Amino acid sequence: MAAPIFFCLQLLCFAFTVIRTRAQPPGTWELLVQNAGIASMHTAVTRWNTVVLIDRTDIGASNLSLPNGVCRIDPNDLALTTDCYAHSALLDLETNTIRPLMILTDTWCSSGQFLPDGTLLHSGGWNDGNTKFRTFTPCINTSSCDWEELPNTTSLHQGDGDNEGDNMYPYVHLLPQGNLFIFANNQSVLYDYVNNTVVLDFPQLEGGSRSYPSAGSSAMLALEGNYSTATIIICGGAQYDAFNNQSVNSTAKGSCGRIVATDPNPIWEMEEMPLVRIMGDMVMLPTGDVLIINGAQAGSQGYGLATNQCLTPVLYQPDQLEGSPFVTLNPGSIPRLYHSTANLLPDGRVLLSGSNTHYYYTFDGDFPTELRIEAFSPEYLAADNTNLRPVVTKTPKTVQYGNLYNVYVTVSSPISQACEVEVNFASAPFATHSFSQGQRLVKLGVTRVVSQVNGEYRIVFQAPPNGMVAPPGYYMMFVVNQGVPSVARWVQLTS
Ligand SMILES: [Cu+2]
Repeated sequence: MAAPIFFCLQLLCFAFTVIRTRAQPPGTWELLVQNAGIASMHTAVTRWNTVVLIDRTDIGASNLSLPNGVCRIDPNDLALTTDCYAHSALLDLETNTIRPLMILTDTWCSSGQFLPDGTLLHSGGWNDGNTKFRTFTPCINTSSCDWEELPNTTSLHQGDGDNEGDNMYPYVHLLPQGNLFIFANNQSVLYDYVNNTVVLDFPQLEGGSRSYPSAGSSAMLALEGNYSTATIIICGGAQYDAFNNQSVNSTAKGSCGRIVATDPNPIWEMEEMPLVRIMGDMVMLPTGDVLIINGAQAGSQGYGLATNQCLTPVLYQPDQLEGSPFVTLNPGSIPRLYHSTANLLPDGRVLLSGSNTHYYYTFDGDFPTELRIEAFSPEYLAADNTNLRPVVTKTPKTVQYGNLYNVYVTVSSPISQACEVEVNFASAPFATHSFSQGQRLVKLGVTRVVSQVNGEYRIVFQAPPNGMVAPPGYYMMFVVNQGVPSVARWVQLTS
């Protein structure tokens, strides 16, 4: 008997949501690590299913010793010139165990990104870290990879702000046509980095500044279809001058701006979140929905400058055409304010780490230094979605731009809606300061879903067309069936 073939015209597929009416708000929480030893202000997930955690180095003792009595001797360190404590660590997602890593120069307020070969490049910082690049080449969890410091470079200091200081940690998104969308304060430009020219000034976003220390967050919505458009959203932030005036009780903003950055005459459309929020994180889920999590409801970004923790995550469903695009989710219990992070994991959960509103590690008073690591499971991981969850059985390890590939899955319930099967690439961003640097979700073209005689399905997908849609590197490849993602496989995208 010939295997049935479903041809999928994606444009005819309606957005599918797994949110159902139920008594409890959607989502569940779990504690992964009771004491990670460090509070991670910079966090990145590696292709070996480990997580790199980084704090700053000049805050004296952490709760994690360097192994074998090793100490870091640094005459420039502002707190401990002989420091026997770790300020970076590796979390193994298989065992939820922590291994201390040794970082030599100060990483306070640095940046990072994975290179095409999977190496994490970490740039800048403070004091002696200001002129440093560091690399971390991830390894399998039984090996002992660690940080390497590259020779000094020129200053990587990120620049100064306006009188409110609001130009730091700008939101940068690589658009699928190759230009950069750069947002700082309340302004944004389209920047051609090849010719070093500003191509377009976007209209001002209403409601005041949104970047550090006014601390909203931003994400680029999933790239899909023919990749001709890209939409950016920016949500929340502090009230004007809350940072300058140290107004810790000043209510945060609840507005979101949404702009089609590829439109020749772009305008901001405004939407209102169900909760106000500063220092939120925006995580692109494998489905294309955006999880808004962490942060506070008053004050601004910085040490001791925020109050009223925001424990309730919110889901933003960009394809929701009627009613509110926001769904209020199940609240957690651990405040995560300044210097906390959120990262998508390969199994579809979201890892929450860090929070330290104090200069040193401080475990009393309001908002103590947070060493616990949690995971939030979105509704798609609920037990009643198990029947829909694809299990990837075979997939290529490497894909090249534009080519067609097969991924094989099994699913408990037969796939009846072939056009509701997606193959989506999620990058592993470097999360810090309420923004996930390098975050992108690319929905690939699915050309066929073929039922196999052994109960598997063969799904034919097309790799991204070029490095502007998806820069080369390792991606979490999720197969998503009716809004329920598989566990991802890491796939290297190359030219
Ligand atoms: Cu900081």
